[in-house]
Amino acid sequence: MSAASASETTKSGVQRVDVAVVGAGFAGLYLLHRLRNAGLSAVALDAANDVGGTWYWNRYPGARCDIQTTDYSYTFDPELEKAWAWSEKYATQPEILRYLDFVADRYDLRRDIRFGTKVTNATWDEAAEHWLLTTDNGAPVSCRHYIMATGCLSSPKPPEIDGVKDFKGKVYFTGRWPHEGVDFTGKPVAVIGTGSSGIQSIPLIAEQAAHLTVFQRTPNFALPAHNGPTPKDKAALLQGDRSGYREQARWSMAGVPLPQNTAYSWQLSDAERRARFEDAWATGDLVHMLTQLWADQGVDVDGNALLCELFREKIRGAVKDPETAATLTPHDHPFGSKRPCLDTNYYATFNRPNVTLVNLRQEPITSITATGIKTGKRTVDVDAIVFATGFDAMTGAILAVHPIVGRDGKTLAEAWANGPQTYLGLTVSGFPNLFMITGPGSPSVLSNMAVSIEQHVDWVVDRLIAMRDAGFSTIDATGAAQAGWVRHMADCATLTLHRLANTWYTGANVPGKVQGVMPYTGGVGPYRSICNDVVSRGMLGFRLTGPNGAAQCNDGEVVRLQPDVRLVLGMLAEMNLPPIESLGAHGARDFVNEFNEGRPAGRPVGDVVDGTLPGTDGPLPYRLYRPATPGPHPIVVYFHGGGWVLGDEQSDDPFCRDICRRSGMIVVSVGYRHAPEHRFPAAAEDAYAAARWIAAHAAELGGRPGPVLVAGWSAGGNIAAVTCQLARDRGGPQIDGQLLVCPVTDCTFDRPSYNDNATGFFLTRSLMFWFWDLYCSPADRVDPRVSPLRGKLEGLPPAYVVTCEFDPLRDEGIAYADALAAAGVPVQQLQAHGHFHSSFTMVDVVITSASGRAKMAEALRGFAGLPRQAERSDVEAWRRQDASPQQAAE
Ligand code: N01
Repeated sequence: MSAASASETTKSGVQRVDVAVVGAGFAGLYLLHRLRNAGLSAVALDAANDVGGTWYWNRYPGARCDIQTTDYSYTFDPELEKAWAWSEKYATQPEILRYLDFVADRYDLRRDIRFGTKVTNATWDEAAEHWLLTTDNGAPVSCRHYIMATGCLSSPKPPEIDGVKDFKGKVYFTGRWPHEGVDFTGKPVAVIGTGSSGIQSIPLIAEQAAHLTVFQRTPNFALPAHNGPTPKDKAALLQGDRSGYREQARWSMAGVPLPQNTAYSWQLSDAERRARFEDAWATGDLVHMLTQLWADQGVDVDGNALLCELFREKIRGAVKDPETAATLTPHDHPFGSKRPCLDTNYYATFNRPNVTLVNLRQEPITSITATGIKTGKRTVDVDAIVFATGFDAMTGAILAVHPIVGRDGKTLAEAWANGPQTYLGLTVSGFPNLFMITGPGSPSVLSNMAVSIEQHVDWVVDRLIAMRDAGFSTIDATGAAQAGWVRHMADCATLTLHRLANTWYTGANVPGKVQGVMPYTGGVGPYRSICNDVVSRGMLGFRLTGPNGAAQCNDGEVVRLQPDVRLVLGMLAEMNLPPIESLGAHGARDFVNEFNEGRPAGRPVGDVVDGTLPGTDGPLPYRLYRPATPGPHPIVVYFHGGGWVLGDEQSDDPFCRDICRRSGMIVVSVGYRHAPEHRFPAAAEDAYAAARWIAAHAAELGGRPGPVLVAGWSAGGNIAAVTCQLARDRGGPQIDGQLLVCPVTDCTFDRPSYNDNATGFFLTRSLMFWFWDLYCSPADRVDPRVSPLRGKLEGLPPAYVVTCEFDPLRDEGIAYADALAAAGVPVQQLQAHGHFHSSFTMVDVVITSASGRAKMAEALRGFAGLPRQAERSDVEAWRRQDASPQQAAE
């Protein structure tokens, strides 16, 4: 430990420190401790009169944490962990406050905290390279670095209801509860709001009040906490290997060590799903319920809907009056997209004779009067109104407290006029030496906050130490790095269902606030590894400067891959696989088969039939996927990928099922012959023969007679394109459209994508060389039957060509699409950013490719002359399948 340099006061009365921190809650306290140990002088400023942050203000009845307290604790000091024991699985607010008090005392932190002090202005002084803070209480502060440890949910939202000032009774906000407590005994009381604060406080207020009227705008999902002592299994895990347990938490998805779920909802029977749900219900753990039922519960509307329905059954079972139960039952958002709650007796409270529920969707509040609350249908006179109406979350506490003026006089409010833009949720370009702990753009509220706070504090303080050691005095994120992060955030947002709900996660709860998913949805562990990457790649995306012109800027975007592609490639890299081409054709086939066995099974379709059809040199196997809808359906003849060497009619099974389900068409996947046993042009000729036969036997196969469509991925895209050329030149069959996904189209390897993506993205340059060598002699390679880009392109069927940014085949796919267009063929292109060669076939693994697959299905429908499905956005899908009778009537 190094001795902290002391804060000093200048002659002009300015307090000068290395670092100023706003907030003395979980984050501010740990910051002070670490800064001091790093030998940096620091002061924390807090409007409250003592430590605690959110736990200082939120003293409403029933306030507790809803992450198990053993997880919701500091882990930086094993001695601290030994010195404190929690009395309950979910500690109450007073106990958590006592803990923070204990921590402040143990590390003697209060001497560097100025309580009862708000920052009123913070301005960056470019010449002096420091921030100048003015306060409403005492000396201004000059600091090299300014850190917002303001919390994500600390700026209560105004009531937004007319007439609050006219009310003559008492008004309370859960987020600013009186320290002396409130006695509601014998009083008529109203609570507005049914988020976590409302759901925790309502049962206890109902026990005291003469009558409680709850005004609910949106029902929420709540599950019983089953509070009590720390569960034995959790305690045993911690006692067994505390540091291992903590490390697992740091690398987990939500900051709590739980396994990744691998079973998909459609692989489980109704009884199995119910058993998992009941188990989660009995466990009384939000993170468990949010992550442990089935793998698609948080990423897919259908998987989520199954869980919602089980939840609704519970509500109906708990609430005696069916109308009240219906009002309490959520239908407007997927489970988990809005913060679900942990409760104690919440639903049962509505069985009490002294509790009334008012559905604000049916009778909105029109005004608050001197005596109570008026809706369109009734007037409720009360002595007290409790606003449990939530917070201006994530940005509110940072923006609303005071202007933060960065470089060139630009305020943070101006920089965030279109929503919060950050680099890593830690910094904002143009605001040097300003850091946010758990800011927008970091996992924060979608994680165990204790874990995320420690990670941020450690990252920031480690950077300050490194800067000092290297002689740098300023650090600022570059615009390019920040823009990359904003794009990565948007990519991550498509992974989860948060975008489908109007919540404080998206800013929708505050009128006029710009909307967008604010927390990082890519998970705690992946986020941690990205932050570490930034450091190991030379502070990527930051400009550092120091005295005498010292400067360092390693500009760039830290994540260019889609988040799930990054995870998949990371897992593959960890497996340390030998190059596929080193295995020989047989070994490579065994490897692919084994690999495919480990992937999620494809989703159900109406029917799957295996058969054989005549190829050019003997029978070929095929697998037919039929939609569950009544036929006859148009037919898509599909050719699998595998470099003309690997794969078979089953190897792209999940992708074929997906095409079938989304397009509503029959997909016939053809098992054409492979090299090296059968070299060029065997695959192309088989494919053509198969397309002819399938078109001629469409009715027998249950399909719509007439033209067919072709589709293929990779080498399958190659032979799909070739089939179209052969069909045009050899008198049929009639092909009405071609879907080419990452196709091989040409035999040269000198396009940039071959070099840019030569290694590291699974399909490598050397693997492609190997495929070509096995399939085709150099002399044959310019033949259009293997290099369709070199063929005649006029008169071909319309095409939908998909290419992926990180694919050696990217540029030849684009070249083919461009050449088709130049030849007058109608072409649509999807150039998928952040994706790799296998993204679209890894259905249910690379979730971010789902929207691309939906577009492919639309294109196929267009080729087949089927009505375009109204753009089936997830939102519409959710609303359609989940509309409650009540909503339908509205
Ligand atoms: O706030 P909320 P909260 N008229 O925004 C309603 C954390 N937390 O304080 O959903 C009428 O969730 C609003 O309705 P709607 C936790 O992360 C943790 O309860 O916008 N109603 C909603 O029902 C939590 O998610 C714990 O339609 C209005 C409610 O008020 C977050 O803090 C405990 C309204 C607000 O719910 C926020 O929770 C407490 C209006 N004008 C909180 N405006 C723990 O257990 C809003 N509402 C750790």
